[in-house]
Parts: sequence; C-alpha cells; structure tokens
Amino acid sequence: MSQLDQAQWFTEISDRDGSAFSLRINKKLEAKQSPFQLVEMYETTDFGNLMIIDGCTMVSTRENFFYHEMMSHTALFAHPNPKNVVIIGGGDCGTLREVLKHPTVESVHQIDIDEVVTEMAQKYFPELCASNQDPRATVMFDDGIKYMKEALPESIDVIIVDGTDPVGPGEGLFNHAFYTSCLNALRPGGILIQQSESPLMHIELLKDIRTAMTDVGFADLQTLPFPQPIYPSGIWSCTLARKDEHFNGFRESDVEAMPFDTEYYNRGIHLGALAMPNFMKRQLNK
Ligand code: SPD
Repeated sequence: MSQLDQAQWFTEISDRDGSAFSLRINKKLEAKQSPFQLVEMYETTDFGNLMIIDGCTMVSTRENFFYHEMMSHTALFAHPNPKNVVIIGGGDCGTLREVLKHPTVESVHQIDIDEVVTEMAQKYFPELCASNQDPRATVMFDDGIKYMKEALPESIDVIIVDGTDPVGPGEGLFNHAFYTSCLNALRPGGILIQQSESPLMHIELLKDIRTAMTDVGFADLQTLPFPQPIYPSGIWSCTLARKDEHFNGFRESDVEAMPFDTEYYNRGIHLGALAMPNFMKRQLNK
C-alpha cells in the first residue's frame, strides 16, 4: 500500500533511477489487490485522478494524453491502411479510445490480464472508456502473451503493447518469445509498437528491447521520445518495429486532415519525435 506523508503527498520512489516524483493528494478513492497487482486510485489536488499500480504512477487525468496519443497515432499513421488492431495491456482504455478515432480501423481487440484496472478506469476515468461500446471494439481480460502466441498468422496490422514496467505481470511482454509471436501475427508491413520506458534513465533496457526485436526478424525500428510528466525522469519512449519493410515516413497529409481532435499529437510532433536527440543516437548507435 502506498504511504502518503503528513502533508498528503504521494511519492513514487524510483530506486533503480535514484529519483522520486510526488503528487499532492486530496483523498484516497479506492484500492484493490487483484490477483496480479495492487491498483490504487487517488484524487490529486492538481492532476485530477491518479492510478497507481504496485506503487508506480500509471495514469492521471491531466496528462495521460501524451502517452496515449504517442502510443497510438504514431503507429497508425505510419501504417498505410490499418484495419485490424490488437492492444496488449491498455486496461485503462486510453489507448483504445485513441485507436478508435481512426476511420480505417475495422476491429480492435484489447487483451489486459487485469479486469480491476478497467473497473477502476470506468469509475475514475470515464472519459478514457468513452468508446468501449464502439462495435469495432472487443475488450477481453486474459493473458496477452498467450493471446499473441495463438493469434492467426498474418492477421493483424498493428499491435500496441501498452503494459506496465518490465516487472510483475508486464515482464513477459519484453522478450524474444513474445516478439516472435507478434511478428508472426502481423501482416506484411505490419507494425508493433511498445512502451519502451525512459530513454534517459533506462537506456540499457531500451537497447535490449531493440536488440530483441531485431533478433526475431523485425526489418526496421523507430524509437520516439515524448514528454511524460508523471513517470520517472519526465521523458518516456515508444518503439515501433516494422515487419519485413523499412519505415517510409508516415501519412503526413492524413495527419494534417485528421477528422478528430488530439491534445498533443500532430504532424510537427511526429516529425520532431523522429529526429532522435543526440544522446539517444549515441547510445543506440544511430
Ligand atoms: N512507469 C510506468 C510505466 C507504465 C506504462 N504504461 C502505462 C499505462 C497507460 N495506459
């Protein structure tokens, strides 16, 4: 159970990074120990509602758009015609909502192992769950690793891995076996996108992710950094991996004409994220 200090601050201490991040809390809303993890909900003074899983910040009302938009639109606009999408994890449904904004998308299957996360999101982040009843969406609670292993070969255009950190239930989403299942399930030209932690603090992990994706046969990778105010270091990343083709830009004119609103994502942001900062280039040998 997370401890608040006397002045009601929640602090995520990130031992592996030698850093900590705090948010001031109005009140605790609810906490549930699921069979997989401890899910806690708080009302903050300035960031709206806050979901914490096993002591780590996951989602806040105020800033989740950075993460959810970068995890969805970068991959969907890099694909020429995404129709069938799978989300592994994603139980708060914020990524699902963004994916369903795309008119080309015909089906989205979301597989999160933990129903409690979605239960809490429906209660405390109803705006993120606003599209859950879309007829194109199927929300399932199951083992995403098993789902990908059993997926029909060449049946999916975009796979989005919106998991927790690579500890606990999220661990198996960061290895060769899982990436092989994803590669097999993607259609030619298909794209896997995964949350790939902080490029500042977790570069070794990021290198391992990229190496494993290349090892299993993905043809091309892109790692895009983006602001992430409530995660350790404040900068985060997603890594896109393309099956058997190199990335060829993204559908810039479709982004300019997109028939929906975003808070962060636009053509310039996507172009800017592709311009990898020098510290990342050096570390990733790009
Ligand atoms: N350090 C926390 C990393 C969590 C990434 N996933 C968040 C889920 C938001 N949909």
